[in-house]
Amino acid sequence: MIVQAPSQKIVSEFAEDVRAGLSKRNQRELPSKYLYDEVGSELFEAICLLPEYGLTRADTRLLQKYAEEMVARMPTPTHVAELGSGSGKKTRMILEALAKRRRTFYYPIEISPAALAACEKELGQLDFVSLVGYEKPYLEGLRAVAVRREPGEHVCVLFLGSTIGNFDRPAADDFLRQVRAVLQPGDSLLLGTDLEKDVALQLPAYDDPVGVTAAFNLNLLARVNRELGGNFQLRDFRHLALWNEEQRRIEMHLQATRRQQIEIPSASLYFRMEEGETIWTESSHKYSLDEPAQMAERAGFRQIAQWTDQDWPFAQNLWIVD
Ligand code: AVJ
Repeated sequence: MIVQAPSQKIVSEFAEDVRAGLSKRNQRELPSKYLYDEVGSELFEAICLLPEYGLTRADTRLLQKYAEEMVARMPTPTHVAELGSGSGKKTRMILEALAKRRRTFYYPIEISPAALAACEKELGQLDFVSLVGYEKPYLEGLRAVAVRREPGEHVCVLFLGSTIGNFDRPAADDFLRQVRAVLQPGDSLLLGTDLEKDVALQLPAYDDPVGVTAAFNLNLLARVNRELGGNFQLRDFRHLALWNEEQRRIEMHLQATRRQQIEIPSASLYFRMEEGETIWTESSHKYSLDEPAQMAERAGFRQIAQWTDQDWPFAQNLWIVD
């Protein structure tokens, strides 16, 4: 496989984003994409195995059960681009179904080199599938894939696991419109969306009793310490997961359990955190059953099919460009 070289400015971009997010006056925040360094990617894989986190199993069940049907309904693509492939485990079913029909190019697009390496190990050896990984942000990667297409060939974009839920609703619309802008008639998008469910079921998925999700969240501060020379005392923070009813999302925060002075030299950042103050690290939006079709329309797609899981409300939504 070929991994396209990452751009050289990643470290300073991290420093800039940390600086911008932690300087916010009302609510400090850190972008959730930075949760996935090597440790974070492994912790996320462990989250996916937790009994409380039904999301990945529902996603996988749907792909296992309906991959053939999904593939049969899309104009057969030559190029498959996956936004945030992670380890690529779930994608195997789709690629196998496609490769039965024709030779397929598969492009995992990942900013995490660790996840990309795991993905190439998992899917690099499939028959009739050529893997070319892109260590790039989603839209940059997608644009790089699009220029590889020959006239008449179709592209299918996979955006699984409800990663779209990390965007707030207006940003999701905007992002999906930008994806659409890269695509052409006959192209498709398979979008995974976690659906609204009882809070008593939803909340423990982000606050498991073993503390894996807490470790996943806290690792972000550890990463700032490791890579930017920060002095966060991890023992003086606790993991918080809450349901925001108005925005219909889970929010993860890290809450300072006592007042402290934070220093992050490589981000030129020095500030004080008060006891009880939080850093907002992730949102996971949850959708109503008919929301994806409306999102499709707003972004310039048409939803042609939807598959849902009964055990853990989750939907796979197939969109095409007319
Ligand atoms: C990978 C973004 C879909 O929001 O459920 C899991 C990440 N965060 N537990 C999600 C996550 C805490 C996950 N996504």
